[in-house]
Amino acid sequence: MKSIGIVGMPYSGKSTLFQALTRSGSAGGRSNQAVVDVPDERLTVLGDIERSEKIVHAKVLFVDVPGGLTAKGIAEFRNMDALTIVVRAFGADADPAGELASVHGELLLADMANIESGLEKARKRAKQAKEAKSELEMLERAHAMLDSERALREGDFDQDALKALKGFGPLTLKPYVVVANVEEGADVPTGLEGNALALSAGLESEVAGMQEAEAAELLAEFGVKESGLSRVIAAGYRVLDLITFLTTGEDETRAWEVRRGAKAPEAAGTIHSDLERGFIRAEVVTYEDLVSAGSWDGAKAKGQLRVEGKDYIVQEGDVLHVRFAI
Ligand SMILES: Nc1nc2c(ncn2[C@@H]2O[C@H](COP(=O)(O)OP(=O)(O)OP(=O)(O)O)[C@@H](O)[C@H]2O)c(=O)[nH]1
Ligand SMILES: [Mg+2]
Repeated sequence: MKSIGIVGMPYSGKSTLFQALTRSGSAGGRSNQAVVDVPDERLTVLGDIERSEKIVHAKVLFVDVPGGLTAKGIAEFRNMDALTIVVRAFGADADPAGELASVHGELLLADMANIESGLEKARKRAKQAKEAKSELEMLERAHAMLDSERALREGDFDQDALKALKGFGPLTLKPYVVVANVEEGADVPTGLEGNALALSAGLESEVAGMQEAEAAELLAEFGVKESGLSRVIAAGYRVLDLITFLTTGEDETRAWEVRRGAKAPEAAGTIHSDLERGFIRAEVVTYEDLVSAGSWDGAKAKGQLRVEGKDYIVQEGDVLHVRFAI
């Protein structure tokens, strides 16, 4: 399960967005964490086809810290996989593009403080232990980047350096999604086109408590076709480079997240480590083929079932049956 921290300037609407995404209210002053189901309409369709007893969605953890980028907030956000940056685009004095620049600036400063204290320790250690030298070099590079106001995600660190750097949890290394918190029905504000998704946290939190049909109707009045939750998660999956594959059977139909480019055994490993260790092969059918064939057996009869080995790269929407032995 991936975690997404909600960051932004005070009053940008972070807690309102958190409530809209998670349907849970902000409980005075404490940090809010909530696990939500990743919306996926394919699950109900597949579950019906295979008469599954239950449907299990993939999950995402959202975290909202009151006060935002305080020391406590920064410490929490360091553990997150990705960030959602909320900028206020409602109200007469809104300056969403300027606010986004300010947030990036704050993230750079937070990382600078962190890397500087790491550097100090690494310098001491490097005097005694040679092994500490590569970490010192990495930190010096990171420091130089931050010093010239460049986010660490822009650096081309090699794998080892990246791993060491990740240990510090730098915020500017994390992938992020920008949410412009707009007036109901408004478009992405000037200056953020192509880089942000527009939603009204106020409107979305209002509909979060409604029945699905009622909510869709109210959203449609403002030209909103897809819920904020779906859009934020889809954007999050994009920046995290994740895809979804599916499993289905009598007991359950389930969605799983895996990094794009993962081979079948790695994907199987997200289900259970035994499936990766003992991976033999996977039977694969695309969601579309399975639905049009009407059943797993039907897809097999139509020759749409593929038998794939260890090198198969799992694709978005693949339905997998993993064969394994341990
Ligand atoms: N009109 C309008 N008001 C909003 C919207 N989203 C949030 N607000 C209001 O803006 C104020 C701040 O919203 P919050 O969600 O508490 O903002 P925050 O970013 O969590 O603020 P801090 O935690 O104090 O940093 C509240 O009064 C909200 O009701 C929106 O989409 N439209
Ligand atoms: Mg708040």
